[in-house]
Amino acid sequence: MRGVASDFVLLDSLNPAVVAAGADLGDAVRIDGVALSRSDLVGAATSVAERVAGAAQVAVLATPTAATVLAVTGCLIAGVPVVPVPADVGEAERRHILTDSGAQAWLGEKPGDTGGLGHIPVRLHARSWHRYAEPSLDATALIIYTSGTTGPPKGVVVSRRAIAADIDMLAEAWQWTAADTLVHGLPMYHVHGLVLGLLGSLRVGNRFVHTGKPTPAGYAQAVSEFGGSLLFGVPTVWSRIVDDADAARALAPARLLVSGSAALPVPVFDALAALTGHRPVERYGATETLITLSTLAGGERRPGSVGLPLAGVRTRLRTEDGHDVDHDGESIGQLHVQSPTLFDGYLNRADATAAVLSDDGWYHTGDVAVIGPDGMHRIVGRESVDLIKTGGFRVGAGEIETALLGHPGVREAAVIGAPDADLGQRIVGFVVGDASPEELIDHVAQQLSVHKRPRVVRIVDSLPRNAMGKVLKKELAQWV
Ligand code: MLC
Ligand code: AMP
Repeated sequence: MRGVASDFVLLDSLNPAVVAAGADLGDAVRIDGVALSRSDLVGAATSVAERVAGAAQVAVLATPTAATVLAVTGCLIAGVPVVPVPADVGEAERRHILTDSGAQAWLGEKPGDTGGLGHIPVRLHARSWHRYAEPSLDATALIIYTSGTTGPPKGVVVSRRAIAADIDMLAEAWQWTAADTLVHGLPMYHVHGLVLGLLGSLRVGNRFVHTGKPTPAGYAQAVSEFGGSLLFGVPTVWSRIVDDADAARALAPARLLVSGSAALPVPVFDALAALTGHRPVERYGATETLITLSTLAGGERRPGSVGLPLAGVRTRLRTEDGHDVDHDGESIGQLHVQSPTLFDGYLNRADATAAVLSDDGWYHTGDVAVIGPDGMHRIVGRESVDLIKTGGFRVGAGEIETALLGHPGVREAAVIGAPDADLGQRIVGFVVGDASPEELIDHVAQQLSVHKRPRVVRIVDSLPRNAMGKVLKKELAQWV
């Protein structure tokens, strides 16, 4: 990691001493029609810091707005952990996140229902020039809620050290510099949009443009109007871009297209290369590890491959009974990762942490992979059918089943991820009961979050079960 010296600042480009000495940038961040310079960011975020300093942790409804940027930045300046809450969060999920995290206030955007917590507004034009000491590298920066196969989402505790290390590793892999203009339209409450997109930009010192939604037209415009050079997307975004040939061609002047959060289908890779002239870089990671594997800006960008371990990362493939699997490009094993970017555990969940993080520091990703003799990694699937990736969002089948069972018209429920050309997987619910599919889809959207709603609900007479009464999800997949 660069700069662990005494002058280390996580958000390096916002180092107040350097900005005050003239290293300003008029449009460091563009979001929701607002442009913020570095000195706007330092002044307004420090004013946020003054209002939250000393809090144990605060919740931020992470809409793609300047208020969110300043809320997160202000907390990082003050050393207050941020709990990003999905912008489309529903009632039950919001209640869980607030209770589990112990958030003491809402900072920035205010949700319709604050759940009894106080609200601290962010004022875009407030300024403070107070200087805060840089918090410890080991301090928690973010608590990001993410789904597991069962139970409600768990809070992943992410340190400042992990974030700085990951951004520095990626900057090297992608030749990412302050000369770039980074563009995306992804949610601001997950690793991809928030940690890599926003915090990455504020650390590297490049311009950051958020397009609101990740539409093909928005990306094309960000390249032509703002000189977007480094473009981030989940596979669904890239797939929609190649379906809009004009928008795709407009990305030609960019420097690097990066895909991640789910597998990029090879036909989408090929179409992107043909239409934009850029072979995309694909990278792999998880909330618990941040990004650990990537193809390289200066190396081979192989379709279907997530590349090599980033500097400082080690990987291994294991059989179910713990034996090493050959790196022969064919043998499949469970992927384990060791990295300076690993999380500090799940909040309040030592049991769940111990289940995935071994004492010697290997994280069990839950992904199944192949490693070639050249070190290139290919992700071939997941160990559990109950973890679904839809549009790049990680969703547990169990949490949707619980939400469905909470509806009075549902007697039994089972949820699967069905293959989907647009979303990678689409959430499909099978229900025994007498509610309408539309009612149930809305129920999940209101309880959990809109992006966790099933796209399809099928009302069935009974669920296929084995002799033990366990639902046969493989058989359900045949019913789609
Ligand atoms: C539809 N809508 C409803 C609704 N049905 N609202 C309420 N109730 C219902 N029943 C509305 C939505 O609110 C939204 O409105 C609109 O319909 C469209 O929503 P959608 O259909 O869900 O959006 P969609 O187009 O399918 O989204 C695709 C997408 C999205 C690609 C934009 O999936 C996305 O943003 N994915 C990115 C996920 C991501 O960043 N993952 C990274 C995780 S970190 P409106 O008004 O809002 O449009 C990670 C680590 C790593 O994985 O490796 O990176
Ligand atoms: P999340 O915690 O939301 O970041 O989800 C992490 C999971 O996303 C990983 O465990 C993988 O299953 C999946 N994932 C992320 N990037 C990729 C990729 N490039 N290819 C395949 N799967 C990916």
